[in-house]
Amino acid sequence: MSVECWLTIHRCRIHSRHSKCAGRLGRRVCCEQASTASAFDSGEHQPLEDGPDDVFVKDNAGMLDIAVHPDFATNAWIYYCFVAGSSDLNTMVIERARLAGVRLVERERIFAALPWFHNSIVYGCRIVFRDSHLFVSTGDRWDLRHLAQSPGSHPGKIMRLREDGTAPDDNPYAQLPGAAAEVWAIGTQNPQGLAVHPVSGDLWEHEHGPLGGDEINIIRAGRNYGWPVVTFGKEYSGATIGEGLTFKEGMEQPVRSYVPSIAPSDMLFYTGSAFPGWRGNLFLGALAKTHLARLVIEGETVIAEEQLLAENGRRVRLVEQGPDGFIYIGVDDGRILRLVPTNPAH
Ligand SMILES: [Ca+2]
Repeated sequence: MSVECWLTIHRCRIHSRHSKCAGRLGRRVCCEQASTASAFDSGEHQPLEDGPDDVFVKDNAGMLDIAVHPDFATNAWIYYCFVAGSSDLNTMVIERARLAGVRLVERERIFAALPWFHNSIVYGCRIVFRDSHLFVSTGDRWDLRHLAQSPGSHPGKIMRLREDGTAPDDNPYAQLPGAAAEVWAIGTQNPQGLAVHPVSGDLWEHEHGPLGGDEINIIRAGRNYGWPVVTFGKEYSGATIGEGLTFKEGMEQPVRSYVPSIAPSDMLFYTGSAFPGWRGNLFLGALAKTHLARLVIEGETVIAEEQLLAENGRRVRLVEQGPDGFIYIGVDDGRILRLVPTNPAH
């Protein structure tokens, strides 16, 4: 495997907390922390026009994710989430728009997480499509962690939305009085990876823990993923969290947990042909150790893990499979790197 610099996003901040790209049918779109989305083909970078003008940029806040609709070729929809508002009150919102050249048209805001809050950290926010629905992760905003166990609000959840942002009637809490009908699963901390398993169709997630306790989970309807009652992490002070439980009846155990943290940033199940030996592997970007983690999965178990690009020295913010089957990663200095096999018969 060798690494090429495929694109430099000049406006990407050196320490951009989140930048994310999505690819579909030769068209890739990218979001940067400080701006609206960008589109690029063949290494050309073009800022998109007519995006939202109320993106709040500070600490973790900014543009957080972008996703291309599975039927983009016929409907041109792209979806993206970002933090709207100000340092007084802000929250994660989702918009969709049709991509017309480099313009966003028919732009509409389809969801805003409640409650609005005044800090600028831990928004989660990844978007994936499955079965004509949108799955979205939300962080616990750190100071609102007590809400992660309640289906009555959005922090610390996985949500399932219709493509227009409304809540499906068959969501697990849709009929529960006082619950937020969008909620699909509860008890997550800061999920920055969501991916659909290419064979089982299961929704896999990863989330940051606090000090230690990053997790990989398989997300199922109505399940409770434990945070902040159950965790393998500690407070940044070293203090235990809650009662210091690592198991509780009725709460899901992670597929894998990391102590110390790797600070996972993005998630990809590789299905391409460029690296046949890696097909079905799960890739995680890592911020803490600046590597790309390659996990070999058997059923619902991680049976091996390798650290790629450990010498990279840059935080890996995004991992994406291109239409060409190569793996693209985004790193903190604004470059998008392309991994190509050194030996095509890899
Ligand atoms: Ca958990």
